[in-house]
Amino acid sequence: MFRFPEGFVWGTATAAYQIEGAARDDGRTPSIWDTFAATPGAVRNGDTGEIACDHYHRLDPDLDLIARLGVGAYRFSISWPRIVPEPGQVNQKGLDFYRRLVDGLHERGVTPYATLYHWDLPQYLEDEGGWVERATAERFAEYADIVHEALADGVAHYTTLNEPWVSAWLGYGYGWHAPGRAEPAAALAATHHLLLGHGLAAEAIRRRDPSAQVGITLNLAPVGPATADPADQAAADRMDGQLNRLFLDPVLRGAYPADVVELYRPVSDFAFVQDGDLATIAAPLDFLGVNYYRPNLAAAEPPGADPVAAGLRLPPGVPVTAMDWPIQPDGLTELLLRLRREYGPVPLYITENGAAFHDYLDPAGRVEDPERIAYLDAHLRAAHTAIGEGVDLRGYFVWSFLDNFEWAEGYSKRFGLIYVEYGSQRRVPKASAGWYRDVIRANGPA
Ligand code: GBH
Repeated sequence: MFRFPEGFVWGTATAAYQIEGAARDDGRTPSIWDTFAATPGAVRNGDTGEIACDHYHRLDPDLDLIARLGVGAYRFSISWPRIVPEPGQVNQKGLDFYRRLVDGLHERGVTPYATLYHWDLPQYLEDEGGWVERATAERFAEYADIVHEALADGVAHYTTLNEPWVSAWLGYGYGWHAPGRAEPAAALAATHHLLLGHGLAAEAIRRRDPSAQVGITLNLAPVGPATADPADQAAADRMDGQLNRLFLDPVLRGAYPADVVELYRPVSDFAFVQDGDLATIAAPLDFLGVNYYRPNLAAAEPPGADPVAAGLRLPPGVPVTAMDWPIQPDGLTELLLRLRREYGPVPLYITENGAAFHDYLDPAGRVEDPERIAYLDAHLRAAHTAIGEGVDLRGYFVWSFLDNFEWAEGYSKRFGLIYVEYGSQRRVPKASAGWYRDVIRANGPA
C-alpha cells in the first residue's frame, strides 16, 4: 500500500562543518562557523566543529556504515575553505578528500549528491562583507566551477545552496547563526546575493556539462494562523512571504513577491537587484530540494517586529521533538501539494527530513529510538500521499546519517540514524537505522 515509485531515491544527508572536524588539516582555513563557534555565548556549551564526528579522518569506516544502511544515495556538502583556502588559491588536498569520498561511494554502489554551500563561508570573504556583498556571489560561482571541474566525472547531482533563508536570516538578520549579524537590511541583500550566487553557479556548472543535474535546497514550511483573527492570518501571510515565497518566487517565477518587497520598504529599496539578475536566478531547475521539519503557526507580531522571529507560536497539545518542534506530518503533504499547485511540475526531492530526540546508549550497547521511527514513518506516509495526488517526488533523504554538530545547539541535539559517542568517536546504529534499511529494501514502510 505504501510502495514508492520504481526508481525512488532513498538516501541520508550530512553537511561538512557538522561532521568533518579536521578544521585545520591539509590547508583548510577558517569559515564563519569556526569564528562564530569561538565567540563566547554563540553556541550552546561552547561547542565547536573543530573535531565534530572526525569524519575527515574516518572516511572509510563511515562509508561502510553508509553502505550498510542500504541507501542508494548520500547527500553531503563540500567545505568551501578546504577548496579555496585563500583568495585565488585552489587546494588540491581539499579536492582529494572529496574525490576519495565520491569514489568510495561509487565503489559501494551509492550515488553522491553534492551540496556546494551548507553555511561555511570562508572567513576571508566575510571580512569583505560576506553575502551582503555582490562579489561573494561571483566568488561562489568560481568555487562551484573548481569543484565541478574536479568531480564532474563522479557527481551528476549538484545542489548549489542549502537553505539560503537560514544563511541570510539566521546569519545576517537575527544573529543566531554565523556570522552573527542582526540587521534586516543586510539579510535582504544577503538573500539576493545568495540567490544570484545560485544562478551564477548553476550557469558555470552547465557551461561545462549541460547534462549536469542542478538544483537548490530550500527550507520550506506551510504557515497557518494561530487563531481565526484576521490579524493572525495577515501575520501568517507575512511569515509565509519571508520564509517561503521570498525564495520560491525568484527561483521559480523570476520575481520577488511584491508584498514582501513592500513589507521591507522601510529598511531596503532592493537596489541591489541589477538588470538580468532575476533571469539568472530563475534559469530552469533540474530539481528543487525541500527540507521539511515542521509547519509554522503565526500570530500577529508587534508593529515593526520581524514576522518570523516575533510571530512564531506553538500549537497547543501537539507533541514536540527535542528541538521543541511540533510533530505534524500532514504539513509535509500540504507543502508538497502547494508546490505542485502554485509553482508547477518541477521535480522534487525531500533533501532533509528527520528529528532530534533524547537518545542514549543503553547498558546493553543499544540505542532504542521508537519516536524517530514513528516520526520518519509518518512523514514517509505523508510524502506518499502527495505522490498519489500527482506530486513528482523523486527521492527522500533522512537528516541525518550521524549525530552531529547541530549549529547553535552544538552536540546537545542528536538527529542521526547512527549514534556518535563523541569522546571515543564510537558509532552505534540506532534502532531507526535498521528500520530504515528495511524500508529501503521494501521500497516503502511496512
Ligand atoms: C536544517 O536546518 C539544516 O540544513 C541542517 O544542517 C540542520 O542540522 C537540520 O536542519 C536540523 O536543524 O521555525 O520559523 O523559526 C533546518 C533549519 C530550523 C529552518 C529553523 C527554519 C527556522 C524558521 N530550520 N527554522 S522558524
